[in-house]
Amino acid sequence: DIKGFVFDLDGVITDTSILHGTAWHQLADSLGVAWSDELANGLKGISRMDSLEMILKAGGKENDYTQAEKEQLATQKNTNYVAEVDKMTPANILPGMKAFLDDLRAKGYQLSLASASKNAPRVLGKLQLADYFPKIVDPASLTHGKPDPEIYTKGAELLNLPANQCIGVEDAAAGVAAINAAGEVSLGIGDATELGAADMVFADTAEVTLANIAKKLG
Ligand code: B16
Ligand code: MG
Repeated sequence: DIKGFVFDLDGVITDTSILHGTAWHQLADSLGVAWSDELANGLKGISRMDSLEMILKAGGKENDYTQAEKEQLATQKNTNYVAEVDKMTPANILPGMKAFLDDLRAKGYQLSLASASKNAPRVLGKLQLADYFPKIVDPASLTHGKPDPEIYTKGAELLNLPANQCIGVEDAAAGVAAINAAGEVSLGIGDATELGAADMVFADTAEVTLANIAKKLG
């Protein structure tokens, strides 16, 4: 029996990936690294420093900066990103997600957050969803990022539930892989081909309801 849900944030509850993308694009331009949709897509669910490494590698510049300089570049990106986050409102919650969270809460399911973002509490505050997620995995506590199961394992542990009683909710292939490796039921939101490893896939957040999940679980 499913008793808990472990949520990703970006791409599931709200679309911060657009804001992350814009901030990284700005930084890539300033470093002379060519930007592409492919590069932008590959950054979903990937930690801040790993994202920076991917961008530098794409431009053949991974050896051009010291660790201190890289940290400065990541801080620069984050400053630009946070300025955009601070403009967010509850209108930025993805379609159907507020109703879904309300339904889960009303029916007594437990919720935790498994976002790679160190800005997750800030984003949830802007969306006025902080009350729904008193349990957030601290991404600074992780040794490995998605697709490693660690973040989803910790998400279930925060709920004191065995993995197989939790559904992990994700929009990124790396996140679905993490959920599967953690032994949780994986719910993917997005392209069915890209998220083919998920136990169930919904094309859009608006389709994610308990009734539709029950149908897919069979
Ligand atoms: P921050 P998620 C991830 O969020 C984003 O998808 C990814 O693009 C970002 O680099 C990462 O958070 C870290 O974010 O710089 O705010 O710590 O999808 O895991 O909710
Ligand atoms: Mg995501």
